[in-house]
Amino acid sequence: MKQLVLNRRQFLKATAITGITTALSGSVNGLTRMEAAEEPAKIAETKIIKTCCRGCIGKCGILAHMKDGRLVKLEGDPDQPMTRGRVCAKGLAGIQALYNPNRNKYPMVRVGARGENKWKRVSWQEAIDTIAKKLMEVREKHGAEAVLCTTGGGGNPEFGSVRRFASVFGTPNWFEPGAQQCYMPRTLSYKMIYGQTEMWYQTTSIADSEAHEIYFYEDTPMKSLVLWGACPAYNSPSQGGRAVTELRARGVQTVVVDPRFTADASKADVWLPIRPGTDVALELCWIKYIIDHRLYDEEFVMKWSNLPFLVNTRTKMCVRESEITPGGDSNTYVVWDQKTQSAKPLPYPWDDRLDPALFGTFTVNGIECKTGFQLYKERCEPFTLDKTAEICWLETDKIEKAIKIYAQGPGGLSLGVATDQNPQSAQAAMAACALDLMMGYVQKPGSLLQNFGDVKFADSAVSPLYKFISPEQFQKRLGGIEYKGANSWGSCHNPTVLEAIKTGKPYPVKVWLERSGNKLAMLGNASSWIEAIEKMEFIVHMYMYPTSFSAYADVLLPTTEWLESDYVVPPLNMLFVRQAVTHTYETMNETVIWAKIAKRCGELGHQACKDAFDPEKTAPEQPYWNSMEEFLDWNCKKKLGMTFKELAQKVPYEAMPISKWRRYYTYKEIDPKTGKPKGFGRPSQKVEIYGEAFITLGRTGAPVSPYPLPPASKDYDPLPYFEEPFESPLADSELAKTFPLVMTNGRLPYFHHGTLRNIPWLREIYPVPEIWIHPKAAKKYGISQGEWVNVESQRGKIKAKAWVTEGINPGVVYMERFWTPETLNTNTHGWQEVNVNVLSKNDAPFNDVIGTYTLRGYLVRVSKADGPPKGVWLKPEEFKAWLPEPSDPTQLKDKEV
Ligand SMILES: Nc1nc2c(c(=O)[nH]1)N[C@H]1C(S)=C(S)[C@@H](COP(=O)(O)OP(=O)(O)OC[C@H]3O[C@@H](n4cnc5c(=O)[nH]c(N)nc54)[C@H](O)[C@@H]3O)O[C@H]1N2
Ligand SMILES: Nc1nc2c(c(=O)[nH]1)N[C@H]1C(S)=C(S)[C@@H](COP(=O)(O)OP(=O)(O)OC[C@H]3O[C@@H](n4cnc5c(=O)[nH]c(N)nc54)[C@H](O)[C@@H]3O)O[C@H]1N2
Ligand code: SF4
Ligand SMILES: [Mo]
Repeated sequence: MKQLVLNRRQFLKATAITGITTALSGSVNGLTRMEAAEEPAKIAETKIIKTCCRGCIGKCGILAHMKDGRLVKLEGDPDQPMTRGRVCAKGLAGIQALYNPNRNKYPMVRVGARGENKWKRVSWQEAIDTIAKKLMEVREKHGAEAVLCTTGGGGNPEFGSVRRFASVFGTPNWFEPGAQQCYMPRTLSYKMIYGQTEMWYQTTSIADSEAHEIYFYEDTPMKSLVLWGACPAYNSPSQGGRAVTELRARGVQTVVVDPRFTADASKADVWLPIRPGTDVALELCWIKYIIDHRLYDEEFVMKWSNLPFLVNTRTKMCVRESEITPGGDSNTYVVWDQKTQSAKPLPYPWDDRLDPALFGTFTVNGIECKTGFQLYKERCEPFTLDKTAEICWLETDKIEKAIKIYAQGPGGLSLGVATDQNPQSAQAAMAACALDLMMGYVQKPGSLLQNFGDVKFADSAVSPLYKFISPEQFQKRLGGIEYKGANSWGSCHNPTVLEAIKTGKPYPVKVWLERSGNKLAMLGNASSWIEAIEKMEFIVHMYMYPTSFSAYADVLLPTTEWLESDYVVPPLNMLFVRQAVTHTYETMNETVIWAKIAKRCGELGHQACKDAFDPEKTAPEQPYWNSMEEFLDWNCKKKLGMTFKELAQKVPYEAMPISKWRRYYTYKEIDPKTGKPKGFGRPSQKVEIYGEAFITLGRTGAPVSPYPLPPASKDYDPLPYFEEPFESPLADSELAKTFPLVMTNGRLPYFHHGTLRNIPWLREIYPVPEIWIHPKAAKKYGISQGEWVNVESQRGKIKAKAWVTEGINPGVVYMERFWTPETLNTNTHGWQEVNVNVLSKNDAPFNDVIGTYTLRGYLVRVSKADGPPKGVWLKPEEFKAWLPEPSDPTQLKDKEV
């Protein structure tokens, strides 16, 4: 029998008839051997490699089918306990990403003018040497801080490698576009309130693979779940989204707080279509209702939180025994004892003789003191149901119904990224954490907030090597003193960097090493970066394929796709591996690229870069590596006593028995050293819902900065507070009249950030961004279903296709980030046509603790457009140009060149 093998042209014809998806899945192997079309076929054996996807921030287990060294099929791995065999469209698109004809294949240097897109292929050695020499030259002239390093965050397990390189090279300036806009507000607030846990932090974010309780849907007693500015159905489809579906099927009631009617909203018991940027008002309303109706867990709050502690209203700090009794202990907190009507120290964990007040204002040694709970109560006072409904554009009875569902727990509030993207970021996370803790939804079966074990294999493997960066250099971090919360991840403040590049103040920034997709599609107010980019002396872009950002680079370095990468992946109590199934062209793992640059700098005389390769000088941390194998083996041997390859053989590997990993009420376990309960990972060993720690943070940088820092310009607030969004539709201003609609964003299930816009299958499903607009607003602005519209803010103008729907508030519009690889070689470089980040805002006001700017909740206007933007592809046939390349080398070459 003759095997049907098509050449590329015949193949394209076939796909037009049968549909790209079916044709491709059956014929990919054929593509590799088109030359042999007339040869009798050998039936190749299929080899299955167990790996893990990294098409987004999930950890889905994958079985990769290989035939003749060519990847022909991907499917889910049923062994992965968080996904149990599920994969999503992005994951399956991995084949088209791997074999994409537009891959960056070799290191290239620019030969034409910037933006002209003229390149010359060079060797890896030459590329690394050019970069290292430029780095050394700039360091000599302007100091190491003149080098900026950036990375992709969401979805990058090797995030730490950029931070590490920056430390070793001596620059305090590195960032990723999420961070202050993603997850950092939550990790910081949860750590400061709930405390250090087995893992470095634990939050309730489903998309970030936390909230582990949801994966035990067969036996969890969970009753209710609040998805607040989170949509796991889109953002964690085969992992957390799937688990939420299982929970719903078992009767768990859900509340969704989201301006758009998402897949999760459509299945919710209550959907609250909140006005973007007003979340803290709604949270304070929930807290008020819970206090007023005594729905909180009184026993837990009294015995295990700092809410009964007395707070000095002048200093805002909790009173210590040493302040009320001479010789008293400075680590023991003070309560108001109702029995004796006096202030009394409360030794940890509890004193049965005392009857502490939860609420009240008292005078202690002539100083006015209130309990933490009293301060919370006062802060929430204005947020009645009616007032909040007015602020948030919601219905009073729906808010009340939602709170009642939440209060019937156990369960919890899963806070997504939405609130990380406006200047109330840290406050929203503080309030969310406070709510779950007030309800006692912590460490009990059925609650989201847990302290399950840490299998100690996250990206912390790439340790920061802080010892190589001096305190003086550290203090130069742009924005690091004002927004001290950012030191929890160690990154600088990108708007402050932008200012420095433009003005040379407080010092010049001259070189930019960037590893991620498309900064021009991810950073707020994209156009504001062009002036800065033009001022840079030297720009390096490392990525899998060219993006808009590449157009402005001087050197392009080709990086590996996830199907060409090795890594350790830790779902729940297990360890899995991501392993290269093939290797194409001269792509290199980004973690190795940074190491090679550091090594070359060492050879050129940079002492710290040289020392970083010396195990004795880096001990006990990991020395720098020459290959991924070296890097992974060091970690695997240290933690597991085996090599990476040995681990790969043992997958699925149980890193910790489930009974040891899934432990409840760990705070009640007795610490053998003290004979007392272990408590929580805060100085008081209780959950610190009254956020005293935020005051210390603003004044000194502790506990997240490795060095003491001068105080911020004003104290951070220990409690969440609400502020009306800066660009407000409620303001009687010219701006609100000219730009009347509130813009927001949220994920699409087909793409991960700026990635995958070059995947034919996915662009066929979703070719161009839609703007969601309510029928009333559409009518007002003369827009019909499917029409192209102009969308404008004070900062720029783009186009989008109208999706007229009742699934959004009449005053709100929604669209997601997008860029168009098909217009890369035009004047727009693909980032100006349909990119919502042309409209977003990256200037003040910033979040006081962390420096977050406004990506969601600013003002825009819409109008009918004269048609689609020039050059943007709309029809499935147009995407054929990106179908997998038939001529790739398919043999596994040396992984590192
Ligand atoms: N307007 C608006 N702007 C936003 C957002 C928004 O909602 N609205 N969201 C913000 C958020 S939350 C984020 S996180 C940022 C994202 O912004 P970026 O992080 O810059 O986004 P990408 O680079 O597109 O995506 C993450 C990168 O991780 C890479 N990656 C995946 N696996 C690996 C790996 O193993 N190693 C390495 N080195 N890289 C890997 C992917 O290829 C991808 O390049 O955008 C932010 N910008
Ligand atoms: N498919 C896909 N999955 C992803 C990613 C991706 O790019 N694509 N990115 C990954 C990353 S880095 C992240 S951070 C996570 C994010 O995952 P999630 O936290 O679930 O984030 P989003 O979908 O961005 O935002 C959640 C919801 O917030 C809504 N929203 C918008 N504005 C507001 C507001 O002001 N208030 C409230 N309450 N809701 C609002 C949006 O409509 C959206 O449905 O997803 C991860 N997973
Ligand atoms: S959710 Fe999809 S893209 Fe993300 S890891 Fe899983 S399969 Fe990959
Ligand atoms: Mo993110």
